[in-house]
Amino acid sequence: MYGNAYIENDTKLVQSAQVEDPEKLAEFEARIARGEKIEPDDWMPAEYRRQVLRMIEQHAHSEIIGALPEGTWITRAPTLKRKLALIAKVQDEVGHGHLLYAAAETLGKSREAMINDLLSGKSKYSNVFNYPAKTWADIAVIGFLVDAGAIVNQLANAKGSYGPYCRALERICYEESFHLKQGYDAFVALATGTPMQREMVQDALNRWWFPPLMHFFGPPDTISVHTEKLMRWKVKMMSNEEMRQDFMEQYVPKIWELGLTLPDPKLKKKEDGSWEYTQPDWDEFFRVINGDGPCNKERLAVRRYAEENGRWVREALMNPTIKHIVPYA
Ligand code: FAQ
Repeated sequence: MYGNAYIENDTKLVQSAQVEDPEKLAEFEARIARGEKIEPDDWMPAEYRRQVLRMIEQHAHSEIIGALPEGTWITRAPTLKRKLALIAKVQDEVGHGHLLYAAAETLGKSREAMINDLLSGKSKYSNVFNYPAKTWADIAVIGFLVDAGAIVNQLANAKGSYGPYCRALERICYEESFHLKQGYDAFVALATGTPMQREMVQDALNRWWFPPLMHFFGPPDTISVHTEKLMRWKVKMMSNEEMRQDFMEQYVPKIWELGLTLPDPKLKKKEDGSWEYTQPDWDEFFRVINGDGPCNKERLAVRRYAEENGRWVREALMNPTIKHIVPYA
């Protein structure tokens, strides 16, 4: 059995992780080593449950909040074709949030509790969505490079150990691949467009590359708190630095071949095949993920507004006996 007692008290979780039955723990780790998937009703250490839940929940929040910067551009998309693609993409992101909340619920925390923790600021979500989307070029950069980063992460983690998360990620990756194509198409259109369009996309790239995208894969492996444990349990399949390197390897050449520049004078591929780059300010990263970024307050305010104003719809859906709904009476 698992229930809210598991997740409502972190101290209890850590304590129970310390007193796991050694035989059960050994069998669990052997299953992971054999590449088996862990399913919701299987025995798992409390710390595994807490870590997987933390990661899926943060990911779900990122999808929901991640819909906001792009969502604000639906009404201002430059053409009908771009508008239709953006509407579909934003809708997909919210759908990913639903898939991920459902996967997280299998670990014993209710969706309501997760939303409450998001709205109260207790839970984290991806750093990148706390930066503003100032122009249409920002939407091209998000669609191309944030989605590219998400795919690097999700393709790796889809091969991980927790069944419901892996299955959700597989489906999400199909849709993200389409998002990446639409983002790249918009990015190339601007990069090969008029001088003003090119200037606009270069400006957006400068703002998004450094630091938001360089922060996106998390802190350096030497200071990452959870990587060692999560990789041992095959929840995370690549370290933060491995993902950042993979991202640069795949996408820096695509940016350079369009004649655009990246705002990092140190950026270069070394002889050993790895990328050298300037370390972004990690103090800024921790400030942003802990609530003090350029748009954190605005993002949560929009979600709180949606939560309040959508309450009557949720209540009506959950209560089939209500015949007449007068929302603002
Ligand atoms: N943002 O010990 P580590 C998307 C936190 S989806 C915020 O290295 P870990 C789709 C971390 O939680 C994007 N916080 O952590 C889309 C921890 O804090 P805690 C989201 C971050 O877990 C596209 C602390 O720093 N993807 O973009 C970040 O081993 C376009 C120490 O760090 C996922 O969530 C960050 N970037 O590795 C939507 C994927 N990085 O909890 C719309 C699943 C680290 O101890 C439009 N998650 N932190 O207080 C993961 O793969 C991992 O959680 C990492 C971080 C790699 C993000």
